[in-house]
Amino acid sequence: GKETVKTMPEFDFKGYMLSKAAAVNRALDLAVPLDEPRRIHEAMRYSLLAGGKRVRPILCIAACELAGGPEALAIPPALAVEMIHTMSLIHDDLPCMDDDDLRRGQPTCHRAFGEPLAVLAGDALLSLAFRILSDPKSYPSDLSPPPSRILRSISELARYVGSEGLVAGQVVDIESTGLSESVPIDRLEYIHLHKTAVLLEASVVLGAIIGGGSDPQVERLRRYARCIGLLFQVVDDILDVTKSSQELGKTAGKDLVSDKTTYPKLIGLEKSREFAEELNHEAKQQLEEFDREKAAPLVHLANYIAYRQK
Ligand code: GRG
Repeated sequence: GKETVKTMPEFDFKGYMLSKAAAVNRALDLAVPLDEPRRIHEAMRYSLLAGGKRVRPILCIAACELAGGPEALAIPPALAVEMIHTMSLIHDDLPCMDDDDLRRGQPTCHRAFGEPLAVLAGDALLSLAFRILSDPKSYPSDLSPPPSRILRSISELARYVGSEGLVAGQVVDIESTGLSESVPIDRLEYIHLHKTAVLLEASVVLGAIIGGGSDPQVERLRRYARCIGLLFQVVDDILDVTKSSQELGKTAGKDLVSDKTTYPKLIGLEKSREFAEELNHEAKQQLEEFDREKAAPLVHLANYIAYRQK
């Protein structure tokens, strides 16, 4: 029934997030030593260790544990998805893309290291992600996953990142920017699903596969992740307008409202909030087949994405 997966106050979500993020940060630090040539490894570390929320690796670990695997088994795929996330941000910030000067409050990679190093740091992180995921030595020696699970993870991740996945989202986004007419809602959804949802989906799916989930479990978690991926972006859009209008109230400045297409602009704020509620509900429905206690982290992660304030 509806009330089976509601919030469970006894679960210490904040403690969970902090301890998982700490484990991820330790592993990221070890994964990119300051070898020669020093400058490229500095650039990779600069962006990778700049203090992201680590939502993707935490989703990966939570899905692995829900599928029955230990945290240590999920560390290689968790590192892989965070490296790909970071490389996509480095490339997204480049002058030929969004041309941003700041990321997470710090100078962007190309601002700090120059454009050539930033391009190469992204390339190297993409490559390192697959190296770590595919190398049996990345996994604890006593519980190395069967090669079939590793192979399947590599193939899933490659599909999620390439020209049917992350790259597709970026391309369609670029093609939709600066048009005089507004972007239709199905195209907006396509962009969000590919730019944001695919990597959240990959994180959950890889965790479930490496953790030894059955095919139906993997597919249920894939649907969960698709819902929270879109939810992430719908909430982002809502925060975008609510923040802008707060600013507007203060300054009465017109140009603070961004000209990008958002859900509130296309369907209104109320309908956007309803849509977010539906997505959150649908995400949690996918978890009802699992053990309630073991599913708690993913239930809370959906709420975290739905009710975050920034
Ligand atoms: C994959 C070869 C290859 C190229 C990348 C540039 C590009 C193609 C894609 C851009 C993807 C992009 C920038 C998507 C936006 C993703 C997003 C929702 C970022 C914000 O994520 P948070 O809030 O960030 O998790 P933190 O800073 O916490 O990690």
